[in-house]
Amino acid sequence: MNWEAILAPYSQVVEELKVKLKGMRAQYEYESRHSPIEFVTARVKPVSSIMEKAEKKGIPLDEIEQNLQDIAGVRVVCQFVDDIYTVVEMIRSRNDLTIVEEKDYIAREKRSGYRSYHMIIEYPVETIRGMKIVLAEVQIRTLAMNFWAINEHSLNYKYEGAIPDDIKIRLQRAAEAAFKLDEEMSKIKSEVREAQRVFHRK
Ligand code: 0O2
Repeated sequence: MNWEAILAPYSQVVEELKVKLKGMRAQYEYESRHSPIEFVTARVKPVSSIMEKAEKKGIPLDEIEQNLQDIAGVRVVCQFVDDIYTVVEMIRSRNDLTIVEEKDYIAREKRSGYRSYHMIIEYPVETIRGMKIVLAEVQIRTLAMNFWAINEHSLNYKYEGAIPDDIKIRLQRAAEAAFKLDEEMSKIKSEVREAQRVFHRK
């Protein structure tokens, strides 16, 4: 398989989405308003991970593009939980993409403790052979959720997907602690925002 050629439109998509989402953040900054977007990262799934996931899910290699929804992945990280839903609304109202699925792992966290809001979108990208519709996954989460997910992801890598039970339990506790932090920060949000406004004026 010519992976370079297959993945080229996906690279194009992640770059375009990154520019557009970062543009949204910049618009808030121009208006000196609190941006619901703290930062944006994006990646194309490495070929080894694509193959691994396809095998795990029993997807034949020639059906990967229709069935693997996160070859193109964009992550939007927010300060507060309600910022996540503001970003969700902003994405829903865009007319340069189509939403195919939404998964709210905040209202219903995963067994691991993972929290995040996922949107699977169809995004049209212009190639030299015409327009191609590409699937992409947008993950929207708070800084605390991101901190947890990055650490859990590293542990999963370290233990090759078989994290020992005692560490799993600690991770679940850590996920709850991170969510408590989000809830507490939401409660004192107005004070935080006021402090940020004063800081910007200085
Ligand atoms: P990577 O390395 O981040 O690309 P599933 O069948 O549940 O395994 P599915 O159906 O593709 O996966 O969708 P899901 O679970 O909604 O979202 C998949 C992605 O969400 C994962 O991609 C992770 O990025 C993230 N994610 C989901 N669950 C967890 C979790 O428990 N911990 C962490 N750290 N991230 C999670 P990949 O391909 O698994 O990994």
